[in-house]
Amino acid sequence: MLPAMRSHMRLVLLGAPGSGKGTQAARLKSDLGVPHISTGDMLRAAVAAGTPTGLKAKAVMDAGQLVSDDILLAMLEERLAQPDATTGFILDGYPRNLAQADALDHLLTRIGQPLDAVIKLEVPNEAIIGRCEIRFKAEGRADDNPDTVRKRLAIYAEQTAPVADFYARRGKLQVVDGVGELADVTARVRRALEGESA
Ligand code: B4P
Repeated sequence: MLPAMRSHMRLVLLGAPGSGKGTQAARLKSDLGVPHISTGDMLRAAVAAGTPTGLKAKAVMDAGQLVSDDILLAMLEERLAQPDATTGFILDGYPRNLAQADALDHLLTRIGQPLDAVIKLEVPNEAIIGRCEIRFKAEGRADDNPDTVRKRLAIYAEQTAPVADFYARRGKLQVVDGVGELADVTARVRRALEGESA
């Protein structure tokens, strides 16, 4: 575990769909000693389990759209109340628009867990489309087909990109190059968290 980034770290990973948020969070969680909370994974689990939330979310996700803010906030609030999340977390996939960023701010203030850092992974759209196409062929995720990925990228540009400015204005944002070997990207994120140039 790296001394400057160990337990109690409260981190948001931002980035376009397929930019590697989930991949990097899975690699960082043991270093940080905190859980990886992915709203995409939580929604996919709800879909697989056929819960009322999953039934509502499935068509929206398959079309590459964003699931409603109310559903996401309720799900996240419940997850952050679990014992493993009370001393830190890596949040992946949330917030995805300014309303969610604002809701997160209020929630974290209320539960006394303000964010320490926000890392944005930057990857060009062409690379993202290529990555998602590989995953589509391997895993068959409906929202990874190239047409749906293009829609998701448009929604990202319109709704999620402004979230980076929201955190930049609060002095929390660090931008990291997300292109390259997985280990190289992880090393850049670690350097950013330790306050060095990424
Ligand atoms: P997510 O599960 O968040 O899907 P994602 O954006 O594709 O994931 P990520 O960026 O983590 O990509 P990954 O590391 O897997 O969301 C899915 C859907 O859920 C959304 O479209 C929406 O409908 C819904 N949803 C989730 N959160 C929501 C919210 N807050 N509000 C509303 N709706 C919400 O990487 C992608 C691929 O690239 C992988 O195959 C990986 O192996 C590969 N890869 C990663 N890093 C690489 C690298 N350095 N080089 C080459 N390949 C790499």
